[in-house]
Amino acid sequence: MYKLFYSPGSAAIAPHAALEETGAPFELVRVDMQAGGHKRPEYLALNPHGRVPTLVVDGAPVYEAAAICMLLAERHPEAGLAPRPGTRARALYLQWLVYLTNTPQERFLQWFHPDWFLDDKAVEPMLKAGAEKRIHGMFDRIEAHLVSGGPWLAGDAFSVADIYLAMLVRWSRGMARPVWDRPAVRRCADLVAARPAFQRMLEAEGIEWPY
Ligand SMILES: N[C@@H](CCC(=O)N[C@@H](CS)C(=O)NCC(=O)O)C(=O)O
Repeated sequence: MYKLFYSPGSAAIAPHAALEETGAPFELVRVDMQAGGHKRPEYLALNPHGRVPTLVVDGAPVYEAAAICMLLAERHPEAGLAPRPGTRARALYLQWLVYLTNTPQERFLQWFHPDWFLDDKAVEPMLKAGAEKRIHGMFDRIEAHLVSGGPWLAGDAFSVADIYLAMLVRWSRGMARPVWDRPAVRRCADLVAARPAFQRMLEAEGIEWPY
């Protein structure tokens, strides 16, 4: 039995939806981030970085949302969350999942939490604007890839990288121009959002698809 430590709408969205895709039994444990639950000793014992999500697998914690997604894809090959090793689709899946987690996801943190990076409140809007600009550049390139090589990030093969994309798409809902304002990105995210597993995740977290 897996145990997923999550907070609604957080980086746990992708691992949570991936768990739903596997059909494996799991327990959801909500971390109250407002109350600092992610910085309490009992949570830090699982994830010393004090960040959400963490998945307990066979009694041992694993963190980093993308790593959890890849691990679930590996442990449940029958769920079809990753293309077969040795294929071109596999290379694209790895490329885009790693890109999503280390490039736009990090920039979203600057957009959501400029105060983590700056002491001067007056300049926070500048950092947010810069982060938003960078995120749009990234999504322009994702759009170009999906237009020529979609509908999924790995071409014809759905993968957990697409779930990750849908999570980041949702995170842009507070932007003046959300990133789903691109037809191929929107199509991919909509295909993910329509999956029963993703719908179950939304319902369990008490959150909505943003449009
Ligand atoms: N690289 C981590 C980032 C996770 C992350 O940023 N989680 C946020 C919630 S969405 C969090 O825990 N923030 C609290 C903090 O960083 O102190 C991952 O992908 O799992």
